[in-house]
Amino acid sequence: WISKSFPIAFGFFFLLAFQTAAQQKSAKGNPNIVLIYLDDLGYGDVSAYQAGTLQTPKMDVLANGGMRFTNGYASSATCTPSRYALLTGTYPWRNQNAKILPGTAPLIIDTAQMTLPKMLKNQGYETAVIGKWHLGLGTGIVDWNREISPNPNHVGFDHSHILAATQDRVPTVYIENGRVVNLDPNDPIQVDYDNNFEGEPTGLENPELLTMKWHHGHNNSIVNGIPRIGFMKGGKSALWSDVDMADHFLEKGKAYIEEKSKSGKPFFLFFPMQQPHVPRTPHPRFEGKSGMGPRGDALLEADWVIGELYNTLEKEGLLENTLIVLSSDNGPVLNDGYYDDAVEKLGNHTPAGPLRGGKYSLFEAGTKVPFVTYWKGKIQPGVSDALVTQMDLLNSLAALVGSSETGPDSENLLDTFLGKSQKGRESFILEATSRTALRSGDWAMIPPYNGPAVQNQVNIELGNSSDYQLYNLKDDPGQKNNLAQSNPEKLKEMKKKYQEIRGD
Ligand code: NG6
Ligand code: CA
Repeated sequence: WISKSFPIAFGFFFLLAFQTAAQQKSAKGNPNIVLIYLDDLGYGDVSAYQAGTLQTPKMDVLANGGMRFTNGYASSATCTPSRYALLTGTYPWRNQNAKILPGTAPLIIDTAQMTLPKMLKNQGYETAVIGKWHLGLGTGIVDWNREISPNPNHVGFDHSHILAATQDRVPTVYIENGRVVNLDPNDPIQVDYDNNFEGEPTGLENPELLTMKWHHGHNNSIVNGIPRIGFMKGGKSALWSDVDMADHFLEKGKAYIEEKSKSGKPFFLFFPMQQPHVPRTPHPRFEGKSGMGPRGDALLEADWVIGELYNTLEKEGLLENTLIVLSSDNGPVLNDGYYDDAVEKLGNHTPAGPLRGGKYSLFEAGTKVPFVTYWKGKIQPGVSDALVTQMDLLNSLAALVGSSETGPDSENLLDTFLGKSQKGRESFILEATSRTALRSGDWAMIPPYNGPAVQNQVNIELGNSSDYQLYNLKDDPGQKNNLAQSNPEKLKEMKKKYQEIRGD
């Protein structure tokens, strides 16, 4: 009896022990976490920040009902490096590959690296990313017609439904758990960032086929009348519809929340949205609604989507048990490569608020973005001036869920994110197109860099200067008075700190 039944009995015992452990985990009552991450949303684009004229009532519900950070930073002034830092708790300038990636780039997160979703998964969370990825896929040479691996599911997400890079880059298809959605095997997809496929029209050669005109870059393959970055052929049945993209991701996000709500396990939903990045293609029902052209309309659409997600959480009875974080990957830009009236129809709106620069810039507007934490009944509404960065979410959320898994440059600022403390981090090195600068206390220091002071095509001041720049942000949030000459003591101190952190 013993020899025959022992393995069964042992197996049964093992199963019991395992179940108890799993039950204990969910019994801890950790909250769901929904991280809403916009693309190129500026400090002045959320009306609760009172720094622009566009109205975003749904984002304001979160910003006015939670903690609104006025010194909340993305880690970089462009997308890929910010996302890298957000998910790994690592400075993007430590990884040479963390720069704006083409759609064919390999995954830049090492599958052995600790990530935010991995840490949460190890605490019993179900995890998903629904939206823009832009962290690379595969190992270098990707066959888009097979399973693409590694993909988000190899760095901590149980489920992924993504666009590979950006809305303006090929491939213009959705990818679910490593597979292109709706792909017809008889019409395979090919993607190339160097050479066009013979006979395929391009934005450069076929302006007559365009419904949106390119201003700079963006003149390769044409999809839905919009010229993109990169060349692509085939995959007709899988191509996304640009004007339906917001509805598409919202539907996936809602379905995920509803499904997880039933399972009773805590979930982490990373919801990186494509708005207001180019090409700005709001659904026709939002057209003309902002009076600011497609950029403003896309923001109203994004605001509506956020409201719908909020309503879904409310309907499922999850609001009191869900921490919502709202932020943006980098600061704003108006003309980012298409003629879309963003400049012409802006009116009095100020996407960067009082800040200098914008996307791509070492000045404040590049990385200081809307940053909100909301948790009904748990976070008291308030405003915080503490210095916090997206990189700090990993260690802070680890503290929240009782994990000791951390990222190398992340700081545990949980109490600050929950509004129980006003203390932020002391210093932080921000990045913008492979250059770096120091934020510390009330101060910003930008080392000298070669290169143009202004990127003319996008009309943004990049922060380049042959001299050191030093600003006191408390007195001078718009960085107008360079104090490097008049305050050599502070400059010395800032240089030292900068070198200590950079380690070079
Ligand atoms: C730039 C693109 C810009 C945008 C950006 C990435 C050109 C001329 N400009 O290279 O339109 O796609 O990359 O934006 O191609 S981000 O928000 O994903 O970093
Ligand atoms: Ca971006």
